[in-house]
Amino acid sequence: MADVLIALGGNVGDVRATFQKAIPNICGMMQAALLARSSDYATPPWGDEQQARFINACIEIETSLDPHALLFTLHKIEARFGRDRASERRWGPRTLDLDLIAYDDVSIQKPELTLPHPRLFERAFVLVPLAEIAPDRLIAGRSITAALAQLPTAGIERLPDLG
Ligand code: PH2
Ligand code: MG
Ligand code: MG
Repeated sequence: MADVLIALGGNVGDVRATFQKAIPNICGMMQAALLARSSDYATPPWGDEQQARFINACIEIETSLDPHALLFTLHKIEARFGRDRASERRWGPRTLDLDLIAYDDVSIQKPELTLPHPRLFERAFVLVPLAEIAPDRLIAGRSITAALAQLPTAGIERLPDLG
């Protein structure tokens, strides 16, 4: 079994409702156990600032699928929740983005998949929710907490649990 971290994001539609439906979908499609789920966070848009704020969260799952099978499945679930990769711009608005952040300590450099996620350490919107569920986890030799301490977190707001 592999221990896998997945980041969720979106800024189109009712993103928190999308997450609530997508998470059981991910676990079902991946024959995975949900080990942890962070709170949802409202986060300033990164990369392309001319768009609505995002909602972000992270989950930790345990699965026996390999990384490429996981990636394929994540893309299928994104499409199921209205994601249309053909019509979007880089770092632009989207209903649901599911990113593989880490798969055990596996390192992969392929055009379609880089593990750990190549921009993880630039993104407070991923590290803040990750720090909630896996503060001591080492990724590429760095702890999540230490990596987060290097980044500004202004504007990131933890949202109260949905009732
Ligand atoms: N995702 C993007 C681009 N910018 N900004 C925030 N705050 N959160 C995201 O999930 C995000 C983003 C493209 O995937
Ligand atoms: Mg993505
Ligand atoms: Mg992304």
